[in-house]
Amino acid sequence: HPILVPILGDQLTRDLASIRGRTKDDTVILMMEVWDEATYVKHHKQKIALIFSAMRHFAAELRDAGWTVDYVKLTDEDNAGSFTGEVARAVERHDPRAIHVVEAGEWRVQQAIEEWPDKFDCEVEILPDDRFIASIAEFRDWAEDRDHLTMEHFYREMRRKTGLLMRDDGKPEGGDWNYDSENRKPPGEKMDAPPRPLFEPDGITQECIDLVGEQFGDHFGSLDNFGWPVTRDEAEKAADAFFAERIEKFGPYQDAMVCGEDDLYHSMLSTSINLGLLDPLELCRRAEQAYRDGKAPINSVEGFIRQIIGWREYVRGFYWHQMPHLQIANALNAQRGLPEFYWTAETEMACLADCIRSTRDNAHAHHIQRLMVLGNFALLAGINPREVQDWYLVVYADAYEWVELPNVAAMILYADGGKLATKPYAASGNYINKMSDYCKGCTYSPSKKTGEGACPFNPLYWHFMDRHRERLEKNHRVGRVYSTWDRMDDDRKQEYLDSAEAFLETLSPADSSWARSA
Ligand code: FAD
Ligand code: DLZ
Ligand code: SF4
Repeated sequence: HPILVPILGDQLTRDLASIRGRTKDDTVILMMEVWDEATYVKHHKQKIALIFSAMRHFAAELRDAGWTVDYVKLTDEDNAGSFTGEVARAVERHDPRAIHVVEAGEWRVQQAIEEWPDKFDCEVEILPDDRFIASIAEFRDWAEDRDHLTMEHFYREMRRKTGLLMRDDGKPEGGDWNYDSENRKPPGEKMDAPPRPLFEPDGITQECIDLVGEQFGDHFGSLDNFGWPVTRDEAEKAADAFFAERIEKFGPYQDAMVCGEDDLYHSMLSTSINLGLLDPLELCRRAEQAYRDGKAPINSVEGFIRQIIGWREYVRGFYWHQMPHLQIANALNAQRGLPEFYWTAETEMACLADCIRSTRDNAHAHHIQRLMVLGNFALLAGINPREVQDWYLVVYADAYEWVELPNVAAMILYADGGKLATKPYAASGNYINKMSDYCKGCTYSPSKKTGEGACPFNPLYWHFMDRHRERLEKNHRVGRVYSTWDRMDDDRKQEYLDSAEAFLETLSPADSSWARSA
């Protein structure tokens, strides 16, 4: 009677808590490609190919190291289609004395796992996922009794806990905790960021690409540019390239956007971190070393570390703290359908068209594109959070609900009513014009405020502010905006509102079958 160790698709780590300390001769590792996971939303084709390929490579790596791996492929004849169904079949096959599983990243899957003790006639042990720096319980303790879950406060605790960028006297390295104000350089004339390494699909990856083409041909996105790391070795190479070539300028240009330049100085490591191919803490230690070796400035290194031990850890804690109601939160009562162009990239708005093109071709867009272009539009236009959530979960190769949902519902849409963000990230065309070169190639003009040819973000911004006045004017970080609005005469205000209404009228809602099967 062995121990059965199910490993989920985003748990591809050799020293996962459920493998660590186990002996090879009395352990059966179970990995499952299941229809439910591949279709609970209609994920981007590259995302499914990436996960299946990484799973198959990981299974091979474990077998090479002497582990017994029971691997169920999607097209296996008797595939039950769900994690629980497949564990039930494996229990029949192996008659284990116990099941050891690491808690799932996502609520939906964790709910299913928590039913296993009643379903199966053996002991079931659910272990914490200790690949995160803060446990779910630790975040809960931190969050309890706080009115505001300010990321910065949590981040400082994580700095102290890990000792990253800390001096011996307990003060932050460089004197400041946060160099955010030095992460906002607009793009220069010539950026020439070195391209990230792309990994040529091997036989296993090609099989997965073919499988996805056959089984999920109607899903969003292109498979043509597939170049994601699918093994730990490849992911390490991708990290090496980032630390050798891009981290230096990562900080200053973190918020810059350049048309057609999809990666800039970003690490492009989120898919590997989320799958378990790279250890986030180890990456932070490498970044810190780059600073200590004088190879990267503090604003780059602190910025990178903040994204990982700050934001990434924070959103994961926030997710478990706020679920399940975060999924249905809609504090701003946004009801408009997602516009069709989110799936087709067919819009005259050059910024949105480029971000959606990158999303379709690479299953990726960088943070400020997700936040200030795609997210800002959804916020201002009042798109219903459920449709926006589905879209983000579908389209990005790094998307898992625990990280997607807080970013979408709370960060971009303010649907949680301001628990995560102190104010909505609303901006007019001016912001995008400052931080990108998009407007140069756009039909619209960012300096034109209303009427024909005006950048739609401009009237949409005021339409948003006006319709949410009651809630937002109480917020001292937003309140000043209303003094500007109140100084405008009524005709001017009406022009803004009419312009926004006229634009919103032109949006055609998307066919929902892009996101979920009927
Ligand atoms: P870099 O810019 O190099 O940043 C380094 C790392 O920091 C990332 O790899 C990631 O692990 C972490 N990170 C940075 N920002 C965040 C953040 N806001 N939340 C959590 N981790 C962060 N990231 C995901 O991994 N999956 C998602 O589904 C996801 N959805 C997002 C949705 C929206 C609306 C927004 C605004 C952001 C989202 N992010 C998501 C965060 C961020 O956009 C991506 O992590 C990043 O673009 C990945 O590219 P990179 O590895 O080059 O990141
Ligand atoms: C996203 C995904 C997909 C598309 N397919 C699978 C799969 O077939 N098998 C699997 O183990 N995991 C898959 N995943 C990732 C899971 O959805 C992810 O591990 C859980 O959501 C984490 O809770
Ligand atoms: Fe985007 Fe407006 Fe600039 Fe066009 S003018 S690229 S719509 S911000």
